[in-house]
Amino acid sequence: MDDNFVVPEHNPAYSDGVCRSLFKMKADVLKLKDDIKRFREVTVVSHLDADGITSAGIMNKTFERLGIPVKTHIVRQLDRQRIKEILDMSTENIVFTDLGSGQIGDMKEILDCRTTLVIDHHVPCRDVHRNLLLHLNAHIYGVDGSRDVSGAGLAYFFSRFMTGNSQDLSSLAIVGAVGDMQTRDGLRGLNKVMFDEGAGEYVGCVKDLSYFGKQTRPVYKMLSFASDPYLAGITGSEERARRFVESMIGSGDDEGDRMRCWVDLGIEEKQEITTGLISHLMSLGYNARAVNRLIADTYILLGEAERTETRDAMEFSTLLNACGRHNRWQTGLDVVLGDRDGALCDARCFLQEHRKLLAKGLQILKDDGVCEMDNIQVFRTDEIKSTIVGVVIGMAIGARIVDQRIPIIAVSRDDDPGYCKVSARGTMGLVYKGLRLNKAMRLSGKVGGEGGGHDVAAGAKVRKECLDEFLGIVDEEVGKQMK
Ligand SMILES: [Mn+2]
Repeated sequence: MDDNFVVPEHNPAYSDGVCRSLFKMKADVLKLKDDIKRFREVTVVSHLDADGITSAGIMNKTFERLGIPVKTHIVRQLDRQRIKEILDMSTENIVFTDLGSGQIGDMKEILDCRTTLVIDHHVPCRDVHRNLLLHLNAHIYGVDGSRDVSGAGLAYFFSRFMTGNSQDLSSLAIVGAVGDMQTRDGLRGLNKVMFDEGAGEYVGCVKDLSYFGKQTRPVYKMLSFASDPYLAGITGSEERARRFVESMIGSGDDEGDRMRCWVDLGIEEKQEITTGLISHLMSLGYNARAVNRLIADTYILLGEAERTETRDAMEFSTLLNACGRHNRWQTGLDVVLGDRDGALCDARCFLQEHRKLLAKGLQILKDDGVCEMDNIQVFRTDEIKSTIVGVVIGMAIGARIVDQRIPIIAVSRDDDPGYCKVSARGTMGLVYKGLRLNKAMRLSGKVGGEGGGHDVAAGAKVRKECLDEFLGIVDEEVGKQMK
């Protein structure tokens, strides 16, 4: 057999569970390999976030390597209208990535007339259909899809099994995992396997400052945006951040020196600043856990140029999310597929635009304030778009603009008239105390809505007239979780 991906049922480097899951996945994909190779054309449908866009990129490359033409379509969610659109535009074969597992039943119209693969890590429904050729879902194979593999990771393994190589795509898969916040406490499960496969050649892991912008922001700017851990006296003030940096490594004597990014610093300069930050946090009375969050495993794409967004997995995923939020997924996909000129330039513009919108959103939040309930604080707004309000409240709680001791819930307008969008954000500190916002948002089902997400960041959609009842349910649930 022409594949070099040997997954033994036992590999001492990984748990038996991980080996068994991969072994089974591989067997299931290989059984279909010849059928899939005979596809004349394929439509990839994926999700509009960093994990979804990298998943689509991995599938594009995979089918290209198999000599099969690909069309791509990226959607925010798979609702009725989207399903109709997909049916109209799609080819005989469709691959869904990073979505679809929960909607097999809703997709009946598509499945009735298209041969379909679903590759997803969200909680699946168990529906089957004769045209559902492959349902490669993490949970079905006994893998924790919220933590141990993302859509991009599953797309990566599919690619490995189908092409026999494709290890180069592990770097993109890591960008997807970072985008879905699966890497913050180190890599586990299939995420670890896929990292190991590309480690040293395509992707690297460095223990480094956990802050955003090490490749592209001047050091003082990076620190002035620090949110987790929050740097009291530094976060929020470029002037104080600059003075702090100067007190650690001296003032640069020209403008060029001031513009140096973290990656431009020498190892000793980095150590000076890191030590300074640790003392700063300790002097503020932070506990060891908070101080530890200053340093994290960070992921580097070794094939990318330094000082660019695509070099750092966190910056890369943020860039893709910015494209997604402007509904300019094609630009994001072009960057994923290797365009480092026009598309990267455009993506940077979206990121800048995105930052401006966030700054404006934060100002609105500061002006309007929040309403406190017993265990949550609620921010109602019609001015901020529902696509970015989650990020705004996430920044607000991280930067202590609002109370950090209880999660924040935002209510904004949904595209669907009659509905509102509910976004929820906490902090890692609250998650350690038991907060599970995804569970709280899923309770929207009790009032006929739908919701889910991650423990620290989740969302829901409910009918307007059910909103107050739902907020009451969330307030009570969060109270129980953090008792
Ligand atoms: Mn995902």
